[in-house]
Amino acid sequence: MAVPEKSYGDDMAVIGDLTEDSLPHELKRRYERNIIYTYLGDILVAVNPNTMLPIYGGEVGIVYSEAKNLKDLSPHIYAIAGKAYRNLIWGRVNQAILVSGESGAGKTESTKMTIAQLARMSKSQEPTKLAEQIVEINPILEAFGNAKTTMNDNSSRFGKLIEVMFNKQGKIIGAKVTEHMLEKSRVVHCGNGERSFHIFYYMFAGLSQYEIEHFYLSRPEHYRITDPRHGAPVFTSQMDYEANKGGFEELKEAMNDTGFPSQIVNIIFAIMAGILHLSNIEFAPDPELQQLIIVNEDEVDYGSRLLSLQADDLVTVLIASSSFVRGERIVRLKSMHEACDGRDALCKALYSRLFTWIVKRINQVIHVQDDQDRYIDAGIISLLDMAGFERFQVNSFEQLCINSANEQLQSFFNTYIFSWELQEYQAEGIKQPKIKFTNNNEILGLFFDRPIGLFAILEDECRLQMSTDGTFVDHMNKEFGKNDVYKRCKSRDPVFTIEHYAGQVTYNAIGFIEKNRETLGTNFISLMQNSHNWLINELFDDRPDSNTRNIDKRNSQWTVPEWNQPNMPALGPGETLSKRAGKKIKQRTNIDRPLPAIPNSSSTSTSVHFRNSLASLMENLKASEPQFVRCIRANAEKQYGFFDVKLVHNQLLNTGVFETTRIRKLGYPTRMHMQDFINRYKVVGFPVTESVEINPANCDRILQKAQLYDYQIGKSKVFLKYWHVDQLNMCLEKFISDLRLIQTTIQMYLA
Ligand code: AOV
Ligand code: MG
Repeated sequence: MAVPEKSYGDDMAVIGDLTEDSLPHELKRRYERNIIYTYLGDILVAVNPNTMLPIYGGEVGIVYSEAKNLKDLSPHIYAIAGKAYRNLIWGRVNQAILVSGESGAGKTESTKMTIAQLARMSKSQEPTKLAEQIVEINPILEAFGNAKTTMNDNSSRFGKLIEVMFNKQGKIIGAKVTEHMLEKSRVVHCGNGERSFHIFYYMFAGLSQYEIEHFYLSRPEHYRITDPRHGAPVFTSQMDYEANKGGFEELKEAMNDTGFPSQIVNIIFAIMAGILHLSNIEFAPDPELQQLIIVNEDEVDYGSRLLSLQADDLVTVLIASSSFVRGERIVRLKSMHEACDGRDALCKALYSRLFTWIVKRINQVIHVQDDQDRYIDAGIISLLDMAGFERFQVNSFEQLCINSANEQLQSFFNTYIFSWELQEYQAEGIKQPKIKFTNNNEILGLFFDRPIGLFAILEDECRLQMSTDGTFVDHMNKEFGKNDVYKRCKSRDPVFTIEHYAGQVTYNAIGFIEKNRETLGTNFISLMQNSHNWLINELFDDRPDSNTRNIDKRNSQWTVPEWNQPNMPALGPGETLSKRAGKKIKQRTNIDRPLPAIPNSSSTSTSVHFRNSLASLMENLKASEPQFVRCIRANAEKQYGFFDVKLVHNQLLNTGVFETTRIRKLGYPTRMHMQDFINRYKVVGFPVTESVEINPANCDRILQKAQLYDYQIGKSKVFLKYWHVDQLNMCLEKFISDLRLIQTTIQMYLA
């Protein structure tokens, strides 16, 4: 392990003759020497090396955490963690670290490294179990929330905001994870060459033979969720198999360290196995009975045992729906299409509700441990890691949501870096640098405007009985015909193209209406509420306090209710799963069996959840001082050592990096109120004992003493270039070390 050496180009913003063409080449030159981090002023650019470089870990972490001035060291993600930490503890301003970039660019890895470094800095105050637990939650989130895509083998299929809380002394006192927009459709469907969520593969690689049989499982190829199409093996090689096995062990260890009792871990795996069986259920029409029958009843049997349901009830809700109209129970048989949709909706709901539940449980363990007073005192560093911009061969509803969320984040970046800065110059009456920038307001309007934005149109279409994916696209073609960022497509399929900040994407709207309607029927919800498994009851209990009943908040201890398993006899002596599966099971099609139907809740569509979730995320970010990390993919092949200049150029261009460099050079990214400025830096320009009046002349004197130029002083604030702060801090450091020297000399003299 070694701290990378400082080198030419560490900060591109100070290089005089930097152009759009030369920046990617400079980054390439650095990348070829394994220097992946570069500053653009106070923004960190991180180029994904696709290999583990020896620039991380405890020793390097300590050097960065103990550095007097972070700018004395080469650029690093640890320096961003350090800067946020120092701004929080010394400046008492909440921080947000915003990591952005395309899929596979390295956002999640950067976030993990930042958290590890924050935990390291916090531990130097006093080691805590909590700091370790916060690092440990990641394998759990990734096992259930990440999957292999064509762009990234470990792609985040949800967005997460991690808020880490510190006390005044800089010790971590708690944390909170908020998950956003899990791509739940991946449970039952994913694109060619992709996989479902890691957890399913981990289980097949990591469960013992006994456990596999206990969950009535067979080979992964047998299940619709894990079956790779075209008969390819589930694990591409022995190494791949071992990696999944390792992932499973790591998950179990992390769950143990985070305080998940083994009984609960077992129930979670049983639910996962239950989902595998449920997703396999197939239907066939029975002309005699004029209703659907189940083709593979063994899957119904296994699924219902694992989920502690009455198998007959499960069959009933799969093939029919019942409701009460004016006190009378109406039963309606489902079509094949409706039955398949219902089955998939149930799998998705179980999975996504369990994911949310796991995150809530994690939060109960890592929440602020002490009383409220300390919470009020606490400062927060938030870390945002969302799914990055995606462009596949076929782009669907999931890509639309992910890419529009990235537009929103890009807009936040633009607003923060460009608009607010210019507004403030004007308000403070200082000379404005000439800055032009492109914003993405038009595209945000296209997505989010009401009543005629894309999501509003989709929600309107979803409310209409007769609408189809085709009518949705027709509706958009009519509304957006003259929009510069929307393009109609000539095709028999319902497709449309959007000109995103990061490039053009053509979306295929097949399935949009279906995906956007929350299709889990009330019969399914009541079925789950009647399960004998308390955890499943809890997942489908939407009362506000429903998820906190089984945990003692004071000591974060779990109380685990008995898992009632009436339907799960162990295998008998000599009995194997295959033998049992071979038994003919009588078809159950008793739709007369009464099921409690709960009243129709006001169902909201996926896009409404999505928009609300995004809005609350942005509100959260606006309340903090942001630190930006821009992750860049060096090549599309996920290879080490190859730097594709064109690909990098596009990413820099599309994310406004060139404009950022310009404004960072011309503008004043640090703005401090005169009072704060004088309080902090007064010793740089005045004798310690002198009381200093708050006025522009005194600010000027301090800055002159620090030998700075090119700053501006407005009506109430001092405007500084980012390197001014470094210089002022250095003067402050020198003052403090001189003071220490004097103290030591006096003590020696007195002794
Ligand atoms: P992402 O978070 O930006 O994509 P990841 O952080 O998952 O991308 O990075 C993708 C892969 O690149 C990782 O699995 C690592 O193999 C490698 N990688 C990234 N950063 C580093 C690094 N600093 N050092 C070594 N390897 C790295 V997505 O979640 O798909 O938007 O949805
Ligand atoms: Mg990620």
